[in-house]
Amino acid sequence: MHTFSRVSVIGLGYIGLPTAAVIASRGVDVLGVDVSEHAVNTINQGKIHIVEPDLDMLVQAAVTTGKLKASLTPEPAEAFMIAVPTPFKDNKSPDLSYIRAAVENIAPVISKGNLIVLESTSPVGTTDQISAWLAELRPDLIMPHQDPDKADVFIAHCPERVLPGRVLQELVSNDRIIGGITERCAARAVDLYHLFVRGECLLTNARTAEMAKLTENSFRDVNIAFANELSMICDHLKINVWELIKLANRHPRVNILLPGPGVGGHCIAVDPWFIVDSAPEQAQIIRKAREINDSKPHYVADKIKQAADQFKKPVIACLGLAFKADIDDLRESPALDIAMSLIRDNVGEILLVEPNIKQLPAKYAAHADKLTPLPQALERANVLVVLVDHKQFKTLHPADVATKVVIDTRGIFG
Ligand code: SAJ
Repeated sequence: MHTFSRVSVIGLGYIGLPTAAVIASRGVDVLGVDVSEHAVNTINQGKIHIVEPDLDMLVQAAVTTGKLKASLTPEPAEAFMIAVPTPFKDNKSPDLSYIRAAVENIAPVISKGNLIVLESTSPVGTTDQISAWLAELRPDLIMPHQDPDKADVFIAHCPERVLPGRVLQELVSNDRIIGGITERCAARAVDLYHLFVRGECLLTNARTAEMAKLTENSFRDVNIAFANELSMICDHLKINVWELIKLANRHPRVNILLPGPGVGGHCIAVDPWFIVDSAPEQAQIIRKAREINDSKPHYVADKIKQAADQFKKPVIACLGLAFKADIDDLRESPALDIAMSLIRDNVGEILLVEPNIKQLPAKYAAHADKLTPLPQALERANVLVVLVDHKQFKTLHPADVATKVVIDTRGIFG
């Protein structure tokens, strides 16, 4: 088994920073590299620039003991883990520019015997592409696709699978899929993950590992689309979708997910498009599911507008802006999109309630200057829209809202 004493993590975001801190907590020297000066400075002060339970303590400990350092420039290490964003472009094709930039950045410092692991969720073929890029950038080294037995460098894909809000537990406890360009590459990567993973490491090739990650998130997207479609069918047929799902789920082989105002976050709403882009003819359900989930916020906004039409002076309380329950993350949030579209379309007076944040980010200032506390919103609104099932809202009793028109996109009132 190969041991690692110095590891570098490229990209210190929601995945890279927790991974770097966990590895550092195992006594390994870790250099985290990021393009953001703010991120690098914050981390070097032992603080964090993202929100994730318990991460602050872990980073502080790792920085104080000198095991974790952050830098704008890479340095030599035995293993490099790439955890940078893979967004999509306007035409929904994957944007690999951050991966390309990370590879260009580390190319000058890699050396014989190094392991490079791609953690970013990526379209099929990206790990092979990294090998090809490195072959170009470092013609002095043999890459695994050039000669599996004589390769100087090991390259593998190990997709991140952690759930925001539970990252530190899941980083350690989840099983990991490790796909090597060759079997030797996969075996070397397993040694790295054994430093901190208690779950099982399952070996495969790089393309299957890439597809596995995309499949996991597409599976969830398709199942949420099924629930969202059901909710629209039930509106049409005047059936309570929440009761319906509870009843249907009592069948031993049925497990329907929950409808909502749409699918948010930066993973499930993005990754299925990578499959569609790679196999446009074949990926039919996956594409349709994306379209259904993307259409749901418009459907909900229309429903709210119809409800508002009943009032001379509609006062609409939007409960929740985050992309899911009990987090403060507003990125790609359908709840926020719906609330902003109501404001933009002058549907009435809009009260925004989000107990997990103190104030709206500056870019929304033009639309709304402040958040409204829940009790005040309950007092003033004639239309109440539940957009996120935060714990603060789940304690509401139907009697609290009996005098209002309620649009409950998350089923907190059943
Ligand atoms: N949602 C529903 N109904 C449901 C479940 C979720 O509407 O029944 C919505 C949520 O409200 C949210 C969106 O879907 O808007 C996504 O939330 P999520 O909790 O399902 O997932 P994420 O995006 O926070 O994290 C996912 C996870 N993937 C899977 O569960 C298959 C996580 O394990 C991945 O690591 C992460 O994507 C990622 O980074 O790819």
